[in-house]
Amino acid sequence: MSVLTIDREGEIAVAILDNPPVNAISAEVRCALWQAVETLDADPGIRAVVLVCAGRSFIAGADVKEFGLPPVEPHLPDLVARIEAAAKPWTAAIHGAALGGGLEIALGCRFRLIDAEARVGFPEVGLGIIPGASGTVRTPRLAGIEAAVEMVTSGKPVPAPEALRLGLVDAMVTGDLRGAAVSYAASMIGGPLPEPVSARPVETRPDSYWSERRTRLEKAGEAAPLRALEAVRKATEASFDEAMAFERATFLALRDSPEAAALRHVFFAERAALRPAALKGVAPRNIGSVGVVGGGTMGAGIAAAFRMAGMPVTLIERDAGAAARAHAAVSRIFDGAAARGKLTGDEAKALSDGLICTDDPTALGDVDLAIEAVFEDLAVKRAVFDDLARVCRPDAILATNTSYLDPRRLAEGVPAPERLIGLHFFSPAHVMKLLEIVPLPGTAPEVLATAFDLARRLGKMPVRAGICEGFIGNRILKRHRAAAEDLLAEGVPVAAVDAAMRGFGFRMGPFEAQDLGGLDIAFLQREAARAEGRDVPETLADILVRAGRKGQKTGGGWYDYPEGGRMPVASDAVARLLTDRIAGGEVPAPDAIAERLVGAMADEGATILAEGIADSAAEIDLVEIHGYGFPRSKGGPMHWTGRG
Ligand code: T1G
Repeated sequence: MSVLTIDREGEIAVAILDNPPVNAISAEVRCALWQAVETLDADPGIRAVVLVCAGRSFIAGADVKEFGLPPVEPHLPDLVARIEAAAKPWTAAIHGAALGGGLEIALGCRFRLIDAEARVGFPEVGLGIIPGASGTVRTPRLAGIEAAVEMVTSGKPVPAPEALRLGLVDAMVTGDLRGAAVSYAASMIGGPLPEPVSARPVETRPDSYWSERRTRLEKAGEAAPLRALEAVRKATEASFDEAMAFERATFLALRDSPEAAALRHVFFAERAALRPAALKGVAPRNIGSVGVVGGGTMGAGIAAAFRMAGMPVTLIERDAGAAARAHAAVSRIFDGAAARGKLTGDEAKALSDGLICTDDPTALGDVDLAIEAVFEDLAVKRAVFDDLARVCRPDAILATNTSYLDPRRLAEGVPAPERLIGLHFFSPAHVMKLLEIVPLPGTAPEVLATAFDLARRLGKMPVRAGICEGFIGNRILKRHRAAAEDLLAEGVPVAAVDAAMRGFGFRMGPFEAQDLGGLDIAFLQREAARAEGRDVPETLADILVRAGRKGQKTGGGWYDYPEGGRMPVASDAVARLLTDRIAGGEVPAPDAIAERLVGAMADEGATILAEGIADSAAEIDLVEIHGYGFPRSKGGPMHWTGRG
């Protein structure tokens, strides 16, 4: 079946594009649209054309799957120009989203109508590229320079009312979009047509305007937004054709860059992660209410995340005072979001009002899911699980947020093991996107499917992890830190390691990050393992903790923090403490340092994969990107080292 069919409504042709799931522009779509312009131009019975799309969306952009392949004619910029030059005017009827090349096709049409719930945008920078079929050249002509710059450099979509205000579309429709578009097109027949967008004038801006924007974008350190800005500037200073040539050349050069390849890898990895093939056809349960046990940083963050996803939450603390403090802690999260303009005051209040904090565990008697987020200690967590088994419905899903303990030991003897699962959130849980989902041997597939569904509802990135100490992320973190300590032992200064990793794209280096989070957490774990008789060699971090250096909170860790500040200063005390363990060696170049540490992460990733703890290299990359600040534009440790 063809991707394009034509219906006739009197003198109007309705071209219906149907290329599931999101009408991405493949070579076949380009050919079919080109052919339709030709056929309809030649048809004397037709005076106008409406372009509608089947399925959940208008055209979501160029087909990202074709990016690695040689370009095939007709090229998209030529197709957009052909639609614009059609003898019969085309009207785009946009529902869902018109993104990237999809919006460019709409810009080639003479008229654009939009469903009130739809959005339009240029997400290309998120793929390491810029629009490649006139987005940077036509948009400033239609919606002005400011809107064009914002859209192409941020990648953020614009909702329908805003698109109307900016002049990107001619009318907004609620209800029957196709009917409205046909009437609109019919009403324009015989009247004067607006100028094609390419022929419209464009404003200019002084040098200072562009340099100011450039400075702002340079801070983020990514190539594509800067190049997108240059392309818009070109569109305002050169002829339409010159600007088109500049945009195309920039687009093609970026498309073949390692950054774009990495971002494409992440694009597909993220989409695959949300719908694991192993769970195809398994229906999730509906979770209508949630219980959280423990109101510390983790529990409060988890409660906030569920409230923000619209679910009622009951949080259990050990006494009334702790319950009140937990309520205040979660409310502070909402108030903070309101202060930053992310929520209105009323929304923050409603979120806070929908949270019950109590010391009475029987309040969890009817929740669909209960998550324990108490102190990381086997006996403590076991006791909570026993309580949950007693008070919750026998079919309620019981989850542990443990980061290191074996969930099988936590759940031993708990009745109905098919409902037990690990849900490992990352701190702060209402912000961090990663969710490691850890099935136990007896976990039912529908419980696993429910966990993935919950992740989607929470806006999280779910990754299945098998059972081992630290699951995927913390196990790699351990190896990463050990490799970083090895560098110190070879004589590389702490600050040089951190600087190299920042240079690679992490927001923080491994030592700064430990100082921020506290060195004592991992230390206590190692001590617990030693107490169990396991052979855990003394780390350099252990030496610091034993000397009272637990990080920023104690005024010093790997660095000193004079006067309780946050500015790290190289520490003589650390040098003295570690002097016996450090050899004097040559300091490698920053790139070599990063290569070693990322290499260590990937080595551990390969072992994890071989053991079946992770299902794919791409999922390991997602863990690092969404849980540990690995730079997205490098694709994750497995991709970057060519292992995934
Ligand atoms: N190409 C190929 N496949 C795509 C795709 C695309 N552009 N967009 C989505 N898919 C697949 C996706 O992999 C998934 O597949 C399925 O569609 C549903 O996606 C020249 C350079 C439209 C808002 O970046 O933002 O145009 O997993 O789970 O939540 O200037 O998809 O089912 O096998 O995300 O309903 C610019 C990206 C391209 C659009 C729908 N366009 N897509 O969200 O579904 S560059 C984009 C989205 C470009 C021109 C250039 C979303 C969506 P599978 P989904 P959704």
